[in-house]
Amino acid sequence: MAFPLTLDLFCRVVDNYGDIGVCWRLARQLAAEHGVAVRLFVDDLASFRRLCAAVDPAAEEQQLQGVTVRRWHQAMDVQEIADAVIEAFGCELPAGYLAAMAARPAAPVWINLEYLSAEDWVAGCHGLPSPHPQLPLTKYFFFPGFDAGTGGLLREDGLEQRRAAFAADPLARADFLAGLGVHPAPDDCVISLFCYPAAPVAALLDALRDDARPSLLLVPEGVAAAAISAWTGRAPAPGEPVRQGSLTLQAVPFLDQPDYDRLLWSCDLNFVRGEDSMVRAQWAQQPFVWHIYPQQENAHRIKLDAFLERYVNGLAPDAADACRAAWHAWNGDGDLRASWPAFRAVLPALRVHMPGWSALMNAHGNLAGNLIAFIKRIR
Ligand code: TRH
Repeated sequence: MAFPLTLDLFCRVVDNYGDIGVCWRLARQLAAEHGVAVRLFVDDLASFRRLCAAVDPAAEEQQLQGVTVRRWHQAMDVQEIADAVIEAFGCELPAGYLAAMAARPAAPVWINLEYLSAEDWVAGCHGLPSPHPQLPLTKYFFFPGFDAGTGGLLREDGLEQRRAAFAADPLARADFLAGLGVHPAPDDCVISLFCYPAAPVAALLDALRDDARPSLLLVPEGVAAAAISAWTGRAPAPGEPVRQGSLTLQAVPFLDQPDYDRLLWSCDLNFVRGEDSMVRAQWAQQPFVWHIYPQQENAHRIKLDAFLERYVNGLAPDAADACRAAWHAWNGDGDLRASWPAFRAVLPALRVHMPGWSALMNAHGNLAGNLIAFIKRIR
């Protein structure tokens, strides 16, 4: 295939920010690092704008950081079909576009980008073809993942250098936090919070309030708002910290993706959720707690444990147990307040564990590079 490759990436925002968070990150990386001419079709530009302030929610087409962003709607007219087409998270391509793909002299490489899971079956399904029942097209399933044989994780060039430079420069952290109106005391355990509404936030706030050591909990606007209002008696607002016992709670703005990375780098512990923030927490190399996207019949518990067992491998038994108990409790299985002291005590061990874990995850190549290699192989 002649390069530059053209690639169309379709993203339907089901709920939350993960769909567009992953697609936007992937689109930028394909354009910047692989010279791909990317068109990103998004059905909800307002959600997109929360992650990237430059997005014009009314524009049919706009250029953003090397990517052509198109508004995806019923009446959309697409003239040319790209060399490669990615349907993110089974979002189903428009019928007209699919027919045009089939009519193209050389069929495009058609990929369904799947959700991230650490389950063992993923490597066996990664890359499998699925012929279309009527059209002369084959769709391939591309799975991100945590081991060799999967598509790996999204990680852009230079990320580790930027993180390491930030970590090596105490002024960079202080300046960044000060820009958010945050001024931690030297002893504060600085914690970021991003979770779904079902998380036992009140139990966490109780635990931090009663902890012997001080904590500064930073909460992006809109996150856990109901639980925090109920606990503090008022809605959290930036610039108005709430103090109770050992806890200082402070709202911060919802950040764009690069600044959200800086927030993760700046914290001693990060509560993250879903898919993309969970991956970024691993590159941040700070201890983290994952709130997994809830699924029917508790299917997410299997996914949580599949990841957790990989992650605690190599930790001392007490650290592994404390981690399991806190993560389970945070995901609705156990008492977070009871498990907090042991978890807090093993944070130094988790901090030591993170660089090795991050390097291990990076050893499988990054998702964008693996995707390009896969596309070349199919062609
Ligand atoms: O928003 P999410 O809950 O997305 C979820 C998951 O992807 C889930 O697997 C999927 O099924 C569901 O969407 C539809 O969590 P996630 O994946 O962490 O995405 C959040 C994005 O928001 C991520 O790119 C980080 C970004 N973010 C910021 O840019 N700034 C912020 O201040 C915060 C809190 C997040």
